[in-house]
Amino acid sequence: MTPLDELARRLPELVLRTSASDLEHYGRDWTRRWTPSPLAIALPSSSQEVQGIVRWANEHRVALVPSGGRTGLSGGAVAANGELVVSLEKMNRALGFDPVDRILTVQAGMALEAVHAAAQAQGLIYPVDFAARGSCSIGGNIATNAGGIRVVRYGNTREWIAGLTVVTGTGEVLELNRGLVKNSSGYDLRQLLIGAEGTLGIVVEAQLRLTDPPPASQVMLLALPSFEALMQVFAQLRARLTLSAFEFFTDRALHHVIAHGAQRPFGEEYPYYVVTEFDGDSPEAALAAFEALVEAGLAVDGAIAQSQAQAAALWRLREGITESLARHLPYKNDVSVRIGTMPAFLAEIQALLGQEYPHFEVVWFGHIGDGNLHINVLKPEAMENADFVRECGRVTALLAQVLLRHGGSISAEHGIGLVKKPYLSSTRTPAELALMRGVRRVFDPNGILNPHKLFDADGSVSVYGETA
Ligand code: 2HG
Ligand code: ZN
Repeated sequence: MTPLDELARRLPELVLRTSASDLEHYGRDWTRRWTPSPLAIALPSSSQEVQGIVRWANEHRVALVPSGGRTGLSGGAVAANGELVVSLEKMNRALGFDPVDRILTVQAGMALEAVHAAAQAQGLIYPVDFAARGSCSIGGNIATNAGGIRVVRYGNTREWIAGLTVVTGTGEVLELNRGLVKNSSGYDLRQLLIGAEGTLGIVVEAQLRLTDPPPASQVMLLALPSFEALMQVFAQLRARLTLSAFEFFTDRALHHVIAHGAQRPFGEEYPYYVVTEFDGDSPEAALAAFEALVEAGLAVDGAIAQSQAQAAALWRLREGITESLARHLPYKNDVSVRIGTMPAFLAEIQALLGQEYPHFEVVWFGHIGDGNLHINVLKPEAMENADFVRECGRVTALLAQVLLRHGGSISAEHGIGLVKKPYLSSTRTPAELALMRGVRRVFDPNGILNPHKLFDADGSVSVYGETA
């Protein structure tokens, strides 16, 4: 009997799939660097089944890859090495709402958009939001501590997780924090699990804290004359308005979203753009803020949405970027520094990338109000992907040195996965890495949970993480 037959015998209700199309579909995420090659796909329907899978995996030493919507950009959900993919797709229900605590309990496979809808049905919001909302799952959001477009006001995923139910690498079920507001009783294991990229446990349920919806919001698009104006515009708008988003992109990014079907916002072209949203401010206050920017020479054009449809059209210019670039197989950088450090950091990396990437098209965008930049390098059509990735990797190592000098991070919100594994040690110290390896061994002594992702348990950087 093969280990897979044994799993099917033990958990007769468990859905297992092994068709070539399923192996391909569930074996990859939004990175396209690895050839999917999982052993099989398991689609559990309950925490008990997840527990059964983990116990079986320990006995047979089969690696597991926890899997949500697979919209990740770092290869964290890639299964290219004979792993069993554990898709939480069937565990996608809301389990209950507590109006006193304002906590929504959901299964980990629920899509972020469905979480938003469930919150709205209670007259509240779950404020973490980003473009992949329709396909990403809340479990995946938790695994990467997802950020997105509202962090400037609401923070990252970890701020909104009141409790977690997880199955650890040994098959233990833990109910962490149980929705408590105050809990000063030792290590907060819930927070340790958030952002662990499925290496410490499989999240099966989450208690999400909801909050009041904001007062009516407005969306404004600004055109800026220079990169240097960017942080000044942010500072001025933050001082005058209640910002809930402040997102920037360049003319190159605009070019690609328009080519992908978005509407051109202005008759003229400008080098830099900002989409910003603010809550509860009067139209007069917004206009005055815009005029002050123009007077100071910090903005050269602008538009304020007058309807929901216009607001959506402005947002599309920013939210459509990733999709519009996908066909160019971009190499993605997702870096962060403290907001105050941003101007010096920007100046330095602009010079660096201008020098190192003279032949590549580089598209800059991101959550500038959080100190988080996305730098996408597009693959020239004629170039082999492996050569392209190698060349980009060389520059990432240089970028990592600049990040280290500025106290930044090699991954702001996408996670390390496989893609950024060779660079993790550039912004985490040897002492930190040793502690992380130790923690991982405690939660997963047999190394079955997402092995080779984030870092290798033995401290090496294995080939699996780096082959193109
Ligand atoms: C975004 O902010 C996402 O749109 C994706 O984090 C960023 O594609 C990227 O590099
Ligand atoms: Zn982002």
